Amino acid sequence: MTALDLVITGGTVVTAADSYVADIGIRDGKIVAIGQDLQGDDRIDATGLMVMPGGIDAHVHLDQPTSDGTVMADDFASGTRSAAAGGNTTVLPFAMQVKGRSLRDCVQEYHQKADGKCHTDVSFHLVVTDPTPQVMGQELPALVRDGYTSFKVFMTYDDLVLDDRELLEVFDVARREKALVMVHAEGHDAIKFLTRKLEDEGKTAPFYHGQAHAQIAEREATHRAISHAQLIDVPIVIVHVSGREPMEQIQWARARGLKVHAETCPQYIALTADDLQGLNMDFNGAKYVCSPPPRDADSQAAIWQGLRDGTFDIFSSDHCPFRFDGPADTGKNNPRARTSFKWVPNGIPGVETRLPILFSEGVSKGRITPERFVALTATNPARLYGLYPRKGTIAIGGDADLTLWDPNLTRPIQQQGLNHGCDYTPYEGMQITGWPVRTLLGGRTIAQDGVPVGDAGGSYLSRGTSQAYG
Ligand code: DUC
Ligand code: ZN
Ligand code: ZN
Repeated sequence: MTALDLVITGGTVVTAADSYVADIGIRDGKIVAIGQDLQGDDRIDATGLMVMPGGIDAHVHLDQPTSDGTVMADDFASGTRSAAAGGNTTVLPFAMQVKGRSLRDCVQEYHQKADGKCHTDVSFHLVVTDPTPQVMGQELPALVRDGYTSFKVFMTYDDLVLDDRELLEVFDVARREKALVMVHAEGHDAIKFLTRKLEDEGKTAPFYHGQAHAQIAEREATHRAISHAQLIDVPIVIVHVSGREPMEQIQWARARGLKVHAETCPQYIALTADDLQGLNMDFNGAKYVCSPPPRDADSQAAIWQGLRDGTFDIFSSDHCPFRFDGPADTGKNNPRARTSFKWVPNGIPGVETRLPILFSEGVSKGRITPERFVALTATNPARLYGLYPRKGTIAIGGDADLTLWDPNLTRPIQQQGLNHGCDYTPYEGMQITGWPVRTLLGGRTIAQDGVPVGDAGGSYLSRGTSQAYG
């Protein structure tokens, strides 16, 4: 056998199926051997560490234009550097259609923003906001065949919302083309109604964002999306599920054999609605404004149960970074946002902290096993989004995308040590036990001890059909 380029020795290899101590041999960026006493040109001693598949963050927003001109805090360079430092080797950001424009043109623009700038591998989900006959009949089917095999639809936001008829049409195209639809399930009219009522009562602080985006509105939309998917007989993913009530709808669907998948995120286990109060109901609450918003302790407990029992397939960051201070067009703290919560940009940063939070709160505290951690953060995202088995596991023939974890390293999350473009973290001071200490993409180190290493060597990934289609 030709010599190995690199051997990772003595670590505990963790996959979604099992854990065992072994060496991993790498050649030309691929895993080519797993065994004992392997020899190679280079060696990384992983004794005492866990060796896991590199994290796949399947829900990330980078360099996305917004309707009010607010500029995101991360472009593809800073966002993927931050991802690498947090133990990720692949991220899936969105290429969002701007209403009135060709989806294909919008995708091309995202390629221009991303090409040559990425430190991890990347692949785009599409976002369909304007399902014209041209988009539905020509562009979307052609894009799916070109390897853009998933797309997101919104059930709220004035400039993004699709009505029920449009949702059904999009689901129908997805079924025909075997694409996976991701659904942002919040009821638009209920949110608009509650927002106006709260504003009329003078309740405009960021805290009231959480009341306007009521869990009932999320539950209703989740059920509606499930019903539409059942009608069309298409698999869907309900993304960023925040609490017990939408979760129960997903369980209802699963009990009937419907092909409904689900994602949850760090903010729903590590934050609650109280965080939106800031300091005595002040504007600091804006740092926690995201949609759906964090709920209560009961919902947190439900989400943990769902992470354990398989209700949730995947755990993604929903990294959607806006600065707090700084120029008005980059921040949550802008003059208009101070007049009402409804103008605060929706989204919080998290691509670098997703894995440490789940490891610490989940694995270190004994709520989930290391194998379940790998399933939620790498294997299932790869399976759902057409990247398996090249990505998402540790197996011969797969990409040598690996993250080495020190399960005993304890230190807090601090904005100071993060690599994202945001000027705060909602998780400031959170004590974490278990940190990624080295991230390798195709056998090349892209981050070490929380610091990105090397050039922008990530590739764009064309994807296959989701395993949701069997
Ligand atoms: N939906 C997302 O997926 N991310 C941020 C905001 C939102 O509404
Ligand atoms: Zn969303
Ligand atoms: Zn999102």
